[in-house]
Amino acid sequence: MADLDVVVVGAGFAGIYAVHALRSAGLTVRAFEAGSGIGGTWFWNCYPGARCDVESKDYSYSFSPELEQEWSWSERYPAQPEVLRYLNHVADRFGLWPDIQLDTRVIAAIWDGETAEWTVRTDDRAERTARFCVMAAGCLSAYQVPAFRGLDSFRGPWYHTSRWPREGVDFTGLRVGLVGTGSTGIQVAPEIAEVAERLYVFQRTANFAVPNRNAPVDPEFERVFKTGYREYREQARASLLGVPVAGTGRSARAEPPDELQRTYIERWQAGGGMPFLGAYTDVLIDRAANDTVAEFIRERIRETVRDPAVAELLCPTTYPVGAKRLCQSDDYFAMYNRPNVTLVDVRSDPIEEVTPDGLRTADGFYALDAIVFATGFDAMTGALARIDIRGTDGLPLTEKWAAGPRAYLGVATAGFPNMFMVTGPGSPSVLSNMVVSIEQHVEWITDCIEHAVSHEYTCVEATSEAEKAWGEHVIEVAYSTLFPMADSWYVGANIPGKPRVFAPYIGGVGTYRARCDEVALAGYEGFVLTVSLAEGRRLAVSVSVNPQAQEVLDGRAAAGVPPTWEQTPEEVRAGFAPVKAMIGPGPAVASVRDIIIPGKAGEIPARVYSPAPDSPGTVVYYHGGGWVLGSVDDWDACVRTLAVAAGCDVVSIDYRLAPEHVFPAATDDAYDALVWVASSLAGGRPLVVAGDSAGGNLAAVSALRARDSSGPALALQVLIYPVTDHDLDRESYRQYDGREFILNKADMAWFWDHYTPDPAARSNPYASPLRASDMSGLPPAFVLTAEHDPLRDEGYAFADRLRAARVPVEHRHYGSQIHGFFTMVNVIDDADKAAAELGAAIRAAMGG
Ligand code: NA7
Repeated sequence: MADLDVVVVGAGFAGIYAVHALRSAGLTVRAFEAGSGIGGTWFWNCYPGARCDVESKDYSYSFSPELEQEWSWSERYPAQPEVLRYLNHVADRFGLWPDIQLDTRVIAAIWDGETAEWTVRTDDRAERTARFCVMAAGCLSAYQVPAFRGLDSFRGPWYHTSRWPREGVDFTGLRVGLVGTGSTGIQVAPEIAEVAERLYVFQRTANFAVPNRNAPVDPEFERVFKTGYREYREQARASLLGVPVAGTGRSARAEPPDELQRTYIERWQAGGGMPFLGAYTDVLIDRAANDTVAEFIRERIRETVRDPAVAELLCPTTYPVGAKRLCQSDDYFAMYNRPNVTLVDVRSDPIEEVTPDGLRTADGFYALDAIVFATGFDAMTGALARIDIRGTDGLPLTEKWAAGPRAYLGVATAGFPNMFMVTGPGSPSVLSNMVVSIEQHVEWITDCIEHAVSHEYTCVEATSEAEKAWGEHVIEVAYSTLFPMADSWYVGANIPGKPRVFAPYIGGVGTYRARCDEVALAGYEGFVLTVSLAEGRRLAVSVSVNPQAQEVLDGRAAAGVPPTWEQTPEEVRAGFAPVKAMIGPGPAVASVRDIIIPGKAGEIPARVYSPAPDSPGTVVYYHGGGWVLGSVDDWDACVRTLAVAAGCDVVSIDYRLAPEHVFPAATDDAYDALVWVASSLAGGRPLVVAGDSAGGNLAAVSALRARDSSGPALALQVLIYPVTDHDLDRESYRQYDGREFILNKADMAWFWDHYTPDPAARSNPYASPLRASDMSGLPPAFVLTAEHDPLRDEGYAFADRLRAARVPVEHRHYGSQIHGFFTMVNVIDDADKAAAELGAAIRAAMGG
């Protein structure tokens, strides 16, 4: 048995969220972090002037709406200390510290195919085994210091910006040499120039930079902005770079020169790099279009720097703007007007050596008291290359990647089962707003691990074919742009000897996300999922129960609630009162009215929830309760929550219950109600059926009946841990046989006995929809399943059959949840999360 379900390597933005997400899924996790604090990049890069070049409102987690509302950024672009404070706040708020081990560097991760476990070694000589390994080691963490001859002989101190002394450095009165003029050099230079007696900037390649226009965040702006944060995040997720950028939508080449200037001046005045690159559709793909931006920026440099010779040296000419990171600074170019700053062009006058007293170039000598290297990183692959990672048959990752990194979707690599990389090579990663890409990867990886665990797959491994095809796609997209034209760290050009491979994926954050989702939806297409353990060996992973769900189970045990199957229907119904009281009321809904629907067998009471006046469509909802208990009243809280989340009318149906009314009474009422709503209430707008448990059964059956009898057209069927088959001989029934998880096998047998006393009737597809001979032509489905639920596997089976019949299916599995959790709003946070997810799916299906 492995020590842990998952080891996470690193505790920066990625590792921190991975700990939270994996733990929330009920997995045991431990993150190892080399630093003495969390934060990764934001921990190490504490040099003066360190600041994020993505706006704070974008460069922050979106997974928690509460966090998003509570936290206030002080500046438009956050400085390093503030980002670090934010990350520490996140760790405090979500109680992540117990699962993060600081001051511990992972030095090796070795795969054992026999046990299907990773052995992870750390520099404290400890060893842990884990089923899965999530590499969150950072894209820019392996810093590089150029191998200058004589560096060891230098008498003064030298620093790399990424390992800056935490106590700070005082350069007052010193002669300082700065090597490197990338994003970092440009940020640190003005800070040093401010205090040093003299600053020599050794520039190899001039860089484009645009202003930040950094400023304090206006509280009123923040207040208004936060009211639309959720929608804004959605836009970010669907965008090209992970930040919603308003482009003109036009081609720069086709734009009249005046108009072009106006656009650029506006953006120059507003500040920020992405608005420049996104201003016109062809800036990043057409050299002539790109030149219009490049020349605009060069003009601004010439305007700012007084000495024309220095200005010319500072003007980049050798690569398209944006093909290297477009830098941002409010004071870099103006710094060259200071008398104590000298620009040294080491392209024409290369650095030859470091001497005890300074730096010698081909043509000169610069006496220095300190040297600062802002010389960048072995990006994207460097951090992994520094760990001894060995996959199947002991193959080292460095060997596999000797000719350049290869990874399927940038998230997994063939030959390294159960290992995932957050923002790895082949994903949008460093070409996007990292936080958006990190969240997307962490969530995808968590879902994938949950899927493997709940299906008892021991190994998840990308296939070489999928990896190859994806790699070719990444390159094809890259070479359709101007990016490969620069000697940038995106292609590894900054590291001597590194194979030149374009590492990040440029296809866009939104497009990439959609592809990843498709892969997952298709049952992890391009991955092989295997159960490869030797006979008799138990799986190492145990999926724990969500703590709030566990409290509910404990509460029931403490109250001595007897199992359903030991009670009479009357007792079971009466027993729901305390559950209802525990759940409490649902949210306020603008209008709620009770109606009577004329059914073929009599009146069917129902309740209409209308959260807004102009509903985009109608959901017909069937409550759960095994066809024996439950009512519109009992389910009021969760149906309200769903109505608010979906933002549309929801009609909750009080169908007839067993044993007083046996099959097909409930499904007849359910279907009659649907037909009536379609003709009398929905007004031609989209219609959705939904239900949980036995209600999920009625929803699936109503969809079948509607198809079979050319009844109402449905935009979606929402099936929340639905009953889809009467066969109780499934793995999930065996797992929960005799165990009290709200519902167990004996309970389910009891429900079937009451609903369909005639066993032959149970195979009727209108009782067991999984038995329908043909699933084609059914409406798209959103299937939700819970791990600790005997109904789990029939939910999976139903989703699989729909998919096989080419019905679009979105399947969401809650890996630590129990049967019935969806009704427990106010008690289990995942109930609200599920309602939000279902609400979004319903809105989308209604064309919202
Ligand atoms: P970068 O962008 O890799 O910049 C490194 C700088 O150091 C760049 O100007 C390099 O010149 C220069 N460099 C590297 N090696 C040498 C040698 N041997 N001699 C002279 N100059 C050298 O790293 P940053 O830390 O600035 O930024 C990294 C990312 O962090 C940034 O893109 C943002 O995403 C945040 P070169 O251009 O290679 O000629």
